Amino acid sequence: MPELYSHTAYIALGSNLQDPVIQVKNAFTHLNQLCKTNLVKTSSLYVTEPLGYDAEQLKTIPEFINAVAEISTDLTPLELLEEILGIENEAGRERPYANAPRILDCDLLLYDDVVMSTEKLTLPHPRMHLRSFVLLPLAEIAPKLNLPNLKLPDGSNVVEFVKTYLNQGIKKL
Ligand code: PH2
Ligand code: MG
Ligand code: MG
Repeated sequence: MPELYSHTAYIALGSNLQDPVIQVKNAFTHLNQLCKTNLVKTSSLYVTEPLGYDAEQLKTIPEFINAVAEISTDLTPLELLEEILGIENEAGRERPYANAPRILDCDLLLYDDVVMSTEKLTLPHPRMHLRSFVLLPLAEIAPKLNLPNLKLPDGSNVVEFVKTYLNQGIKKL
């Protein structure tokens, strides 16, 4: 999986509906098929407990499959965002309410070391550093990565950071 293009981006994938393992694997394929983009690395797939739901909701929300992909691209951040939302739509994603179970969620985490905040897109992803289901797969494929907007006291990278969150239920498939 060679790097052919000028920019590096990381994308988090998640699914908890309609055969999540297949959905996430298909998303890897679709990322590789985007124009001016190729897939460089993929993490393992992880089985993760739903995060951010109350006790009542947790009775009905299925567990997730999560993973992270590294891509090389010549698309701009906003072009890439449009493309990955297209991949979600192609998979049949519906949005009945916030954090509803989903066939496929594709979140742009990082694009080089771009820091930006607009109505459409915030980089780095504003909640990525709080989520083991993002940090653990990311640390697997990019252990030395630094998050451009997070200055940790000891200069630690994503691998150091993820240790804080290992109590959030997550295991490799
Ligand atoms: N996505 C959310 C909210 N909670 N929990 C897990 N385990 N995995 C997810 O992908 C996830 C979540 C909102 O996008
Ligand atoms: Mg998400
Ligand atoms: Mg999303």
